[in-house]
Amino acid sequence: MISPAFPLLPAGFRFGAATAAYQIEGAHDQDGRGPSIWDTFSHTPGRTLDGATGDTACDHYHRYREDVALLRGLGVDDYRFSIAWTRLLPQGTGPVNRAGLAFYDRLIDELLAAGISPAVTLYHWDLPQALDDRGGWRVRETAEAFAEYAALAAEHYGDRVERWITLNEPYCSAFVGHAEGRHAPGAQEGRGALAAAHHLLVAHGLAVRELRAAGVREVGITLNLDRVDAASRLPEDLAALRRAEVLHNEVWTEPLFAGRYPTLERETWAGLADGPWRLPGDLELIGAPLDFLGVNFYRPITVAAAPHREADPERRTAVDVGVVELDPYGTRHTTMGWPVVPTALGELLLGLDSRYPNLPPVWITENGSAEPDTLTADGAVHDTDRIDYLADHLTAVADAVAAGVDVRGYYVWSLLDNFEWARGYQQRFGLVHVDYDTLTRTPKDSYGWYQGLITAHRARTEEPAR
Ligand code: IFM
Repeated sequence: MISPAFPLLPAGFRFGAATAAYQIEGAHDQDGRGPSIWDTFSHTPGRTLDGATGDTACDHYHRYREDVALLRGLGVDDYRFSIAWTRLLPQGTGPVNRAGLAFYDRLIDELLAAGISPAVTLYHWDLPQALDDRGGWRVRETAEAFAEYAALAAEHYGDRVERWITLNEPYCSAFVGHAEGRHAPGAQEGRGALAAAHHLLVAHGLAVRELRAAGVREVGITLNLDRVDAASRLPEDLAALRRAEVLHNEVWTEPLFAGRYPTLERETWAGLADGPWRLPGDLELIGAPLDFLGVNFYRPITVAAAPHREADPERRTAVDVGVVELDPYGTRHTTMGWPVVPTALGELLLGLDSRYPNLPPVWITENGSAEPDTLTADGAVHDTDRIDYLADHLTAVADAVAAGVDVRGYYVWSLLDNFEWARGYQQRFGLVHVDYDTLTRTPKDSYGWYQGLITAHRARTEEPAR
């Protein structure tokens, strides 16, 4: 096997790996953890592939030491993980669960002892069920509860955690969870999902205020931004492209980085632009300066005006804005069915950089591929397609940096194979293979490649010791 060349990134660039609580922890009912919407959703028949749940997942809750040892072996600078809100506050607000707080103390201390900097995501989709019962993201009280949780986490871990991410991919929470219904809480409220989107942004703003008050070092948010192409140059497809950009990107980036709601809102949401959930002062709250923007990137999308084709339920957009997604990419696709187009990541970064003069430094907080991995007779996983995917996307990042975009770090999704939400356990994204019967961890070839990349980067960029 010939390994691809290591992309050249600047001195100080940081490498990491990422996971999320519900996808790896298991121990769903241990030590006082309360139920989240993903417990409810995954236990509802028909919601996830094969009825998969996160009850056990990778059992990281009990095996975190082994997983930190894997991170140490990899040589990463940072580890991005999420805190399960219901381990700290089982009901979402109110009484604190000391045993839950203690778990992340153990994890953070283990990471620091291994020389790895923790990057914490506060919300990776696992809303306390008790809050959803009271309206969830549809109501502003949930944003206020999130601020209480953020303050607790910052007060307790702020001395040891360098990088804080308020929300992961609010697009999915709002639109996949409240319009498509493919994710928890499984609601199909169409444009009603806009209330959820707005309350997520308010939650972010309130949490930033708490994190700043606690004096933590770096605060940001992670968005899954899309590089959107139009299927043709026809005016109707170009108009569809703009609506898709509002839906996928600008609903977040405009309030966060330009202090306004998207200018094409009325065309996109047809009358719901001024939702009653928006209060005076919200834009100032949401747009408070950040230390970084986390970008999660996997693939580009292409859209056409909906009348072009019968809307295919498999490809429908999250909110019906008269747009249909097509797949004209004549490239390799991962097992998620996603086209592999690394240059799209560079284009996305350059586009963001030129659109927002106030854009903070960027971190690629997730990038990776699901592949049909198999453990071979030699006890290894020869995942050459994943290595190529990572190398090509890192090259796109390096090119964007060379073109002047301030990208500071890159985290592979994911450290471990894990629970891929509604798609259960069949999609494997890990650098480390997990046998779900025995929970045995086996580093794949991509783990060795990434380790080599990090070692080579340090050798090339660090001053020799005198
Ligand atoms: O597994 C997810 C993760 O939780 C959020 N970003 C995308 C990943 C792959 O689908």
